[in-house]
Amino acid sequence: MTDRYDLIVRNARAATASDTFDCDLGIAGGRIVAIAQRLPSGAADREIDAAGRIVTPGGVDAHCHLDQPMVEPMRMADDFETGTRSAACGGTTTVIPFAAQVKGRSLREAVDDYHRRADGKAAIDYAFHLIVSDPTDTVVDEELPALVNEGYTSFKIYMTYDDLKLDDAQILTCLEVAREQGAMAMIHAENADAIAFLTKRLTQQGKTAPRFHGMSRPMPVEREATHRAITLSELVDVPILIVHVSGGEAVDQIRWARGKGLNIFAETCPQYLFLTQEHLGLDGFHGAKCVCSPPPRDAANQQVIWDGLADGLFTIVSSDHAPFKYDDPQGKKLGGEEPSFEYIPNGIPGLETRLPLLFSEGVMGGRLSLQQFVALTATNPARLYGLYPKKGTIAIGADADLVIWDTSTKRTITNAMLHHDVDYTPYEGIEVGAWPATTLSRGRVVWDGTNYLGTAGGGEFLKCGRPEAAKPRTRDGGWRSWTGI
Ligand code: DUC
Ligand code: ZN
Ligand code: ZN
Repeated sequence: MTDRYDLIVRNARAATASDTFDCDLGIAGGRIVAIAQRLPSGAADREIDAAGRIVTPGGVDAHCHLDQPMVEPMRMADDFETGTRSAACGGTTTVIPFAAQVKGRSLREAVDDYHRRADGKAAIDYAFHLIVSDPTDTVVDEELPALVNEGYTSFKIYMTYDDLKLDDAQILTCLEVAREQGAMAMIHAENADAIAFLTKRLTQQGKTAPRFHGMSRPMPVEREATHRAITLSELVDVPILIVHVSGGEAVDQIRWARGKGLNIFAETCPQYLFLTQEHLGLDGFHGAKCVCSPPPRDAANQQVIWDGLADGLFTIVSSDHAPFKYDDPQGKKLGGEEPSFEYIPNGIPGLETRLPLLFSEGVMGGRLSLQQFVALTATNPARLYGLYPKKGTIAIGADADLVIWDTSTKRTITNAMLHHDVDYTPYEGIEVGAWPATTLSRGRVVWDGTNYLGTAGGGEFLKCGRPEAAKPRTRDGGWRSWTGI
């Protein structure tokens, strides 16, 4: 045991995904190097007294979008500097945004470009997922396998959005690469043709207000695509993660698949717990602030999502932070002052509010145990994407990414208290009973409960290991076992 520490966090009520225990935490070189009932006085240059406070691993937000290149003139409001600043102030210490391939261009180029966007800007550590939008032979046979080997071990596949979507044949091809390389495929499950059909019929009838966004992608649109994604993964015999699951009928498909013994993981997000379709109908154009896909549903669906968190259906909770300013012709007002819902950029901000919302309503509201909260927001995402145990836990040798929680003060969320570069929060006015009093990123205080203390460039790029759930497998099995080939 080191005798001297850079920092001691004293009297912590530390919570991991499995236990809660009272301890002092000794930190040196950015890592946790001692966990003891009592560390000697004077053994550290600095001490933080966490008496009476719960200390959890820093959050791992494994689904967020920062400075992602958009079709002009659309522009994301947060880059790596403002996005990671906001994350840090909300207790998140690792983010995994997406290096998105542009159709017709290479995946490698997307990764190189995304590094340039992140370099010197991130305040907390970050890894990259890939988005595969154009699975050419070169991408499938060369670029994707090489990138997985280099630490980009997960990629997202879209079943909707014209500039990103893959057809079923392309999805199968990509899933086969995931199987052979031991990568995690994340699937955005919505039926593109059904959305296009419904959008056309709605707009033909003049139904263009933001609330019709929800009606253009009702639950069956997500249910069908979720079932199809599960079937494609079954054919290839590879685990997949269904991202941003919004409600009951998609949950039913995942339960059914699990019942069959299929390896299907599921993610949900705070918008499906705290927002409903009513928010899309807010006065005037303000419903645009809650336009995201899949859309928020209703109270009954919210309950199904809470139940799925409590009973283990969901593996992770991510923000799907996709930041667009409201009063901005490059943001929500892209198509004019009150454009048709089809032109409203999809996505809402949520990096900073993810943990406080879930801690308050989940843990303090009696819906989740503290262990479930830690698992869903830190440990499981770290495991799923090959960052564990460096990230996502409190253990000797783990990075000293920690959140010391203030659960004694009630706060009402306002956009003014947040640190992103977006001009609204969809959670304005919601009261929370928990907020980070301190966030540590590799032992450095990046948030002290009042002030952001991080620095652009303080965060490091993380190469991901192979996801625990997705070990590389040979060419045998998968569709071959169905066809006898
Ligand atoms: N939906 C997505 O698929 N990505 C970003 C934001 C959104 O709403
Ligand atoms: Zn998505
Ligand atoms: Zn997303």
